Amino acid sequence: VEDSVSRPLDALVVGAGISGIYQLHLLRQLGLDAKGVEAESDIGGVWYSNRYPGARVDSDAALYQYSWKGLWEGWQFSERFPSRDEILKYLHYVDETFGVRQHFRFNMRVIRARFNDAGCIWEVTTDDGRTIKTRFLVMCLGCASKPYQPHFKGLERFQGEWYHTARWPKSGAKMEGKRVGVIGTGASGIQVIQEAGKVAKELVVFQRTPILTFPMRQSTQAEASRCIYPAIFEHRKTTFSGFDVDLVPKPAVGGAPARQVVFDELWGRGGLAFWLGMYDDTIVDDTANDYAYAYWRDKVRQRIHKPDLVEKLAPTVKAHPFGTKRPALEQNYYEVFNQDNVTLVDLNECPIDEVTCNGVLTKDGVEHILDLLVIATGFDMATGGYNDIEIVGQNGALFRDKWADGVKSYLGVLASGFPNMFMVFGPHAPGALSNGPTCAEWQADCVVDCIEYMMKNSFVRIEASAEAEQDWTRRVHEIGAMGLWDRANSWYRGANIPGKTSEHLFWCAGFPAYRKACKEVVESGYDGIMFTKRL
Ligand code: NA7
Repeated sequence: VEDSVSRPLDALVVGAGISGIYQLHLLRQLGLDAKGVEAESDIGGVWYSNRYPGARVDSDAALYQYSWKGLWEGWQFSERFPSRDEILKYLHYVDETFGVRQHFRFNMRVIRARFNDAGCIWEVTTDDGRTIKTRFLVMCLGCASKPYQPHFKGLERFQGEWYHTARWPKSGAKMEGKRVGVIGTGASGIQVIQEAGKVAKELVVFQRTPILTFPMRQSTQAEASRCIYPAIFEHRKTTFSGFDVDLVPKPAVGGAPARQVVFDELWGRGGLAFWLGMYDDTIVDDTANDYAYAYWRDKVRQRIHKPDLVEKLAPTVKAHPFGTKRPALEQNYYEVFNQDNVTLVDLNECPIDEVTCNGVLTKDGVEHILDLLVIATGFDMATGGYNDIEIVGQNGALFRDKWADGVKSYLGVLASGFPNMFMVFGPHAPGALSNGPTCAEWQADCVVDCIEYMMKNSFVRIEASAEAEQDWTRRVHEIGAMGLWDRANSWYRGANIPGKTSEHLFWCAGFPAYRKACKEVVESGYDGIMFTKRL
């Protein structure tokens, strides 16, 4: 990185998470002078920064890893759904095997990237004042690199400790014997809640929307299961969500009595199967959606022992269509609420007034006294990381201006007016609507194939045409509008951030359709993409 002040790199990868590690290794395998920069002090991306108690992946271990040959043979996760710590160990094992980490520089946050049109070079400025020149800029920022923390009046006065889940202190924060409050019941919040339930003296959960959960059915991993990994890696490329289950290709409506058998089987499997292995009309048809919701509601209700919490945790009528907000896996979530020392505050009935020096004061005048306040309010998904960087393209155009009224991209990988910049695991692709490694591998492979194609043809510059970008953006929105997604204020649509454009941030037509679209572009000789030859 240092040398590149005078001599440009071939490629700079921004971000050392799941996609950045994979991408950088591929670029170097291609023989490019490629380096990486990462704002945090080590590899891991979201797994490095999300170190709150209970952090764990919702994908099966066999799916949540790279499919590279020479890698999976030597690694065994100990649990079906690995913990954050074990995922980091895995990524360090990847580094020991392939030596990727040495090509990253850490504690370097990219604050600006400017495309120098005359030189066809990106000039990238980091927060320590360095300028790195590179021919290609590959953004592997992840979807959840920018935490979202609402303004809570009085938070600065709070005498206890408080942390956003994505900014948990490296030294840890003890919950044992403490009065713990958790704001937010998304995937992160419910993981913390389950850990706090075991050790806290008192636990107060501030809930705005009840989360839809599925039983994790955690288990230890059998060594023998590894022999089927190659088949799993192939299979995951063919399923709607990049997981090992696929949608049932028939309607749930009219499907009784078999429906009950299918529901029981999916529920018994555990993991995200009850969502990703559902009937294929579940996300488009309200009646089908109601079937899935009712099954879920009735299963969950059996475990809630406090009568006043039944309606709050699993309402009779769905708060939003089943599966249109990110569900999450749980192991003992509902049992936590059965404990005498656990309170649920429904923020719809009783909003937070302010944070006091002692805790959280709600509108009913109750001051919830706390030692530790956990803010589990999520992320400015998919676009937050991009908007934080001053990306300047052709003719001084600002990327954040381009996206101000909505994301515009071609295949979620290229953006018109921003030549030689690639995006991996960003918006307009299956991204966070799919299994992370499946999508990251595919997109990173596409980027490397494209750069190889350019090298063979002596192309030095690549850019999406404005028409191709418009067309892709329209497709993303049209496909999204076919489902019930618009009835949920979810981060899939940017609706969790006040003021953010509400739109379909991800490709909702499934991973195989995305792959097909990418392949068609390549096979047509890169339709919609303009290349420029070396002068
Ligand atoms: P999420 O899924 O965005 O969850 C955030 C939670 O915080 C959710 O329950 C929100 O309620 C709640 N929230 C947000 N703003 C507020 C305010 N102002 N007051 C009270 N409660 C609020 O983030 P996670 O970190 O849990 O998960 C992110 C993803 O990372 C996860 O799905 C995995 O893919 C990995 P709401 O539902 O908006 O009413």
